[in-house]
Amino acid sequence: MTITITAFERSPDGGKGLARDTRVRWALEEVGQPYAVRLVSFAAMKAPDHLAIHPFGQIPTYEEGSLSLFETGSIVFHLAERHAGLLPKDRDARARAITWMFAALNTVEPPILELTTARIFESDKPWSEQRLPLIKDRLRACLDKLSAHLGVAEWLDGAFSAGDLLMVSVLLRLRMSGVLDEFQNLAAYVARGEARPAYGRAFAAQFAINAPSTN
Ligand code: GTB
Repeated sequence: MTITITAFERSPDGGKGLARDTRVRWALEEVGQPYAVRLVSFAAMKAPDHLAIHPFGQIPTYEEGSLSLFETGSIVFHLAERHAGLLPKDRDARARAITWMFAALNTVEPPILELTTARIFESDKPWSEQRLPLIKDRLRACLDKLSAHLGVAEWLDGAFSAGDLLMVSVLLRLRMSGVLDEFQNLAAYVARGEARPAYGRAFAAQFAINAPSTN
């Protein structure tokens, strides 16, 4: 059954891999599933055809036969359940890996998104300069705990899992802010994720679409 995902027709990040289709592509590459991509414009995302598969009018989506999914957490979980490579077989280790998927999306991603929103959309507001340090401190408090848990380990809980895939994907967005480099073990953890051949293929595929043209 052909798998089709959706992605930005042209990502605003110009191919840096920050849009969320990259994590779905990465999961597909990790489990060795070929996929097709339907590129959508911002207008098409809000049109009825797309809203039928993504009620919030966003990317990415995932279609496979009669199944259509949205939300990257759900898509990565679906792939991890159906194919080997992203979740351990041991029941307890599997439950812990799933816990890390939730931790990435529910605990670590929100303060990172808060910082992104402040930097991109609120920098012209008169209160921005006062708010930014508060946001950064809340983020650092969260990363401190993640960093303490990871310590010198390679991955969050034994072998690489869907929990690591989502955690690395979430942390990646921090690089430009400089905050990631304050936590050496987290920066090295992200670099380990990016060094995986499956990530490399996912990154290259989105880059081929989004890289600024040299013409
Ligand atoms: N919770 C959903 C999920 O995990 O799937 C969130 C999906 C989402 O935020 N999708 C964004 C989207 O469709 C793209 S990824 N936005 C269009 C809209 O809402 O109208 C977010 C994103 C966008 C751009 C960059 N960038 O350019 O750097 C990075 C991340």
